[in-house]
Amino acid sequence: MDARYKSREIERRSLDVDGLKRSFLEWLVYSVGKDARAATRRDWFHTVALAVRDRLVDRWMDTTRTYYQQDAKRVYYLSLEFLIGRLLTNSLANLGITDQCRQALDRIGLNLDDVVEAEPDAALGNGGLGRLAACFLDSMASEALPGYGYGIRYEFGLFEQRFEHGWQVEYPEQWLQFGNPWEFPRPEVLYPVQFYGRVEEFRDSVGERAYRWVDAERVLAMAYDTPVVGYGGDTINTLRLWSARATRDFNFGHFNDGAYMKAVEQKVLTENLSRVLYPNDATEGGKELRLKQEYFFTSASLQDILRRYLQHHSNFDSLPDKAAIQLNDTHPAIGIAELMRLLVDQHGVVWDKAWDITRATFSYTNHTLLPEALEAWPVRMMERVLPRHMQIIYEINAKFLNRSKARAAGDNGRLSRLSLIDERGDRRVRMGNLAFLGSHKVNGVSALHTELMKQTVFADFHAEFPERINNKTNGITPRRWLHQANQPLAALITSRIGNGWIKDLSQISALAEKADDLVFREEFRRAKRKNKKRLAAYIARQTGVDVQVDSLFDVQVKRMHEYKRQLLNILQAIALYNEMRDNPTVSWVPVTKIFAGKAAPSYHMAKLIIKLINDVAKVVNHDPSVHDNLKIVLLPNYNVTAAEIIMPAADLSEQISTAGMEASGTGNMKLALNGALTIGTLDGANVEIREHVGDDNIFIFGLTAEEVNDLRASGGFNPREVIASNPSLKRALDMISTGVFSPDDPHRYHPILQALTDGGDHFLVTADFSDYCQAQQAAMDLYRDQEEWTRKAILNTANMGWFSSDRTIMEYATEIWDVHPVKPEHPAETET
Ligand code: 8GP
Repeated sequence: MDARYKSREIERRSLDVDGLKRSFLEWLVYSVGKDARAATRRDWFHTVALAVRDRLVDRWMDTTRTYYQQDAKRVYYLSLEFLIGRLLTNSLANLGITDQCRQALDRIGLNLDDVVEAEPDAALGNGGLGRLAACFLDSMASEALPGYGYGIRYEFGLFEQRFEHGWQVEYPEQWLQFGNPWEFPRPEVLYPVQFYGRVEEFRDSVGERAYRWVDAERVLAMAYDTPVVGYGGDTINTLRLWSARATRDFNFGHFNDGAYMKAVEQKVLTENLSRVLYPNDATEGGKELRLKQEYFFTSASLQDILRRYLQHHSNFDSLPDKAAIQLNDTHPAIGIAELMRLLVDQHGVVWDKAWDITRATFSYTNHTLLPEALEAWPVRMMERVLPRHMQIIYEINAKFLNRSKARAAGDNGRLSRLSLIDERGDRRVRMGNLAFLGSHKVNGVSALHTELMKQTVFADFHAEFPERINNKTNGITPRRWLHQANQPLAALITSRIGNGWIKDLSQISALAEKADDLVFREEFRRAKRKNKKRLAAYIARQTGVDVQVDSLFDVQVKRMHEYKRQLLNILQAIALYNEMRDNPTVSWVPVTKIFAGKAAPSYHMAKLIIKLINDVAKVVNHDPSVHDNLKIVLLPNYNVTAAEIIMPAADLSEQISTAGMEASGTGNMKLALNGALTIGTLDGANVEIREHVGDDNIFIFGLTAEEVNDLRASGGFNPREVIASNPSLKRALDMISTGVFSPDDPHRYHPILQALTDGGDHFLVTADFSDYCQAQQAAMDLYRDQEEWTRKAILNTANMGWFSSDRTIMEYATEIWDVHPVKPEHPAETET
């Protein structure tokens, strides 16, 4: 072997500072094509990423080979969204080479933190559902579970949000513009996916009726693989994302006509399929392109899963023993009809057997009860786009309703609710019902949410299949959300209890006894202060607002949605502003209200609330009479990278959704783990967070889910009366309605005021206002006592161990998937 090649071979594996440094310098020249004098920060990022990637490829292949050799049962996590964020820090930390890399760069005269900043934030998701999928990838790899993620390689991730005159404006997010060093294109892994056309009936070789899908349009799905590094770097799993490619025989007719340009145009149109992520969070778009995206990635993934399975098996009997397919919400639920089609039409499996296999293989997670988020595709669209699937869905439905008829005993309402087809108005396919019926397990994402699933959307299905619904309370990965994002606190924790918590977060409970240790408290506060300083600098850069580091950082970061009630928060801010102005001699606890979050581009009310927050901020931040005791900031372009700066710096965590509406929440977990105290309703996982951190260490307020339900059902709720009886609420609303915050357009906020009054205040902002203000007061009072506050903050961190996504994923593995850890086998290092 050529000596130079040999030396690169060795370099490629070396994890020490010198080896890293040498391979950085080599990569820069030979792969990025720059010399050190001309290299930009981005060049260095690509260099470092490629060199780090080198160091995981061997173990990645070992992992994949071991799964193959052992024919291990794999789990396939099908998700339309993976909100990954940056990968460099994550890969370094999980490989355990952060310090070496920092030193190697140091020797070249570079700072790792600057290099990290050049990486774009991979935002292939909207919010909670997408981020959960990313945390699960980390946990599966860290728990040595044979897990694959399958999704779409969107060319444009979630839009970039900017504020122009206080309004949200969306810009395309071009994360792939400069290439993506983490992905491996697999031009040979290519599957055809069809749309449109028609179904032909024929007799098969034994004279049975059979069907084939003909005259369809064909697109190709091409794979891009990204390695997913588990903690410790031993298991390295795969995230496989599909990109649309036009077939080569595409529109041959156009070439014959000489219409070359037209054929190329058509190619561009076809490839639009994987161009952009739909920017809706918890609302359903209902557009044909979205249905096609869902089918596109699901079909390609299933073909890939069957191909892998068939390497070891000659029939499908043991598919459920070798593959567990998890549907992340209903977005991939068409997969149930697709697997039936592949088994029955393509592989000749008889229907009933195919159905048993399908149900035993799939399971489904529900992430929201909001009616507007439950996918229901018009039958007419489905018939046109996926004609064979529509037939299969009819068939599944007919067999199911026939069976249920006896049990329904003339209760037609029940049958029509169980049906996969909503017959009211224009007929629609209920994807939730399809996902439920085609799965052996269905889960909610917090205890409360799971109970509500049983009582509401899936009540009839629950009666029919009482064993099927189960709960899997969400979790977050402690690697990204504490170890990497909050280095000051992570180092402090490790100094006291060792670093076992990174892999086993339950160990963090050992901190509880340190809550009474004055020295530890001081150090805990110092870590928090460091994080707050970093956030303050970020706020100044992003918004130009100077905030006091020692003020109470009151944080609400999440998608903008009426049910999440950013409006309640800003109304309380206005009330506090008024109190401060009325009582200038009181010594106020300085408060910084920090908001961040994107609104769906078509969600007018959410965008109006953004504008309101910005308008209020402008007035308050410039009012000298509050003596800087209140600042309000709305940070633009909230994403994973911003969250990594914000979470560690929060004192107070706002989790104030209308009870019964937030399925779980995961930001609530990130904030509490980082030592913020929660102010929240008894909604989603807040209920369980309270159980773990203890009643005394959380500020709970507001109506319960049951009370919300009763109040809405009674019809007796009158927001106008509530407003009239609460002078501070009334005054805040009057200020909004008279244009105090919008002198240029006094009527700007009419729709908001209307929703809170004549609109009936669906989200019960007015109903919870007074209780919320009291809880806020209690938080401010407590903050004066820094010792007591710190004690409670430590107890929050110490008691959040259960909310690790490792715990969640192991529950899925044992209770739903029956998938077990597999230790990768590493062949003895070959002599080089
Ligand atoms: C979210 C829920 O709103 C949140 O409470 C939960 O923590 C998270 O899922 C993870 O389970 N739901 C969604 O993000 C969601 O439904 N998004 C789909 C429309 C894209």
